[in-house]
Amino acid sequence: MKVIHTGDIHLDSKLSANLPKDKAKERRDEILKAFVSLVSYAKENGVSKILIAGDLFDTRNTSALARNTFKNLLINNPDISFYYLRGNHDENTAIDVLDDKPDNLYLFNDSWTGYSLDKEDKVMLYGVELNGSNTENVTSIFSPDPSKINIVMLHGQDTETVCVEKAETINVRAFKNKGINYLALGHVHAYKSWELDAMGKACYCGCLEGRGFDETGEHGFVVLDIDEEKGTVTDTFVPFAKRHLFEVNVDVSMCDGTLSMIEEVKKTVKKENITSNDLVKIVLTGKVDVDFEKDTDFIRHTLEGDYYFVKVYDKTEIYVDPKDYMLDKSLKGEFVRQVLSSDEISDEEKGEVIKFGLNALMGGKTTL
Ligand SMILES: [Mn+2]
Repeated sequence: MKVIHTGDIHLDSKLSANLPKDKAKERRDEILKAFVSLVSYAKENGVSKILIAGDLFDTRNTSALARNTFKNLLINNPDISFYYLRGNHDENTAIDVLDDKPDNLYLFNDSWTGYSLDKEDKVMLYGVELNGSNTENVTSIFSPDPSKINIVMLHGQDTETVCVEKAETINVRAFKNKGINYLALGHVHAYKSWELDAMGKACYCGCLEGRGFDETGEHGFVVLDIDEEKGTVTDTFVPFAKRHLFEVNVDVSMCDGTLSMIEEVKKTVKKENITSNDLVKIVLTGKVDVDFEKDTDFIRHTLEGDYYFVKVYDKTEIYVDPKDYMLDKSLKGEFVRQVLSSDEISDEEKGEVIKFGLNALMGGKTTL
C-alpha cells in the first residue's frame, strides 16, 4: 500500500510580504496547482491514501476557488482516501466542506481517533488535533497495538526543532517505544526525517512550495510504501516544488561601486544551482566607505530578467577610519570624532549616523 504524507500547504497564503500583487496571485495559484498535481501523482502512482498533517489552508478566510478545488478533488477521486488533521492555521476551514462531507474525507478531533487503512486491519492511522488543554496527556494515554503497523499523525512543534511560530508542542521522545512505525508530523515547513526509536521514524514532510525566504531549500512530500505482510514502512521524500527560494550573501567589501557589485553578485550567484524559475534574495554584506556609491535598485533591475523574482537587501556596514578624521579641524572632523566616541549610539548605527551627517554637511540630499 502506498500513502502520501503531506501538510503545511497553506492554500490562500497572502504572499504579499515580498511579492508584488500579480506575482503573489500567481504564486497562490501555483500552490493550489501543486496540491492538484499531488493528487494526480497519487492517482498515477497507485497511492490510495493521502495524509494531510495540518495547515491545508492558511487562514480562516479561504477563497471559493481553494475550497471548491479541495472539495472537487475529493469528489473526483473516490478511490483515494484523504485523512485531514487540522493544524493551527486551519481553524474551522474544514467545516466548509463538512455540510456534505464526501465519504473519502476522514477527519480528526481533540481526542485520539484511529482509522484502519486496510481491510484486514493490519495498518492503523491515529491522530489527534492538539490544543492547549490536551497536549499534556495525549502521549500518556496513547498505546497502540504493537502487532499492527502504526502510523501516527500530529501537527505541532517538536521540542528539538527551533521554529518562530507559536504552536502546540509535541514531546517526540514520549512517543518512543510505543510501537509506532511512522510519526507523520506537520508544522515545520522544511523536510526533516529522523529515527524515532529502533523500529520507527519521525518526519516533517515540509510544505509543497516555499513561500518566503525563510523557506529556502527543496520542498515536496513523502511517499510511504507499506508492506502489510512484512510489517515494514519505507519512506521516500519526493521533491515536487516548481520554484525554489535562495538567499545569497555577497560580500562587497572589495567593490568600488554599483557596477562592480553587480559583477560580484553575478559571480557569487553562479556558484548556486539557481534557475530562471527561482526567487532570489541577494544580501549585500561587508564594509564599505562612507562615500561608497551603491544603488540597490539598479542591481535589482539588472538581475531581475534572469529570475522569477529578485530582491536586494543591503546589510553592508559603513567603514570609518578614525585616523582619517583625527587631525581634521573642520566641522566634519569634529562631527565624526563626536559620533565615534559617543556611548549613546551603538557601533552598528555609528556608520549610518556618520554617513547621513557628512552628507548633510557637504550639502547633499539626505533621506531618512
Ligand atoms: Mn504550517
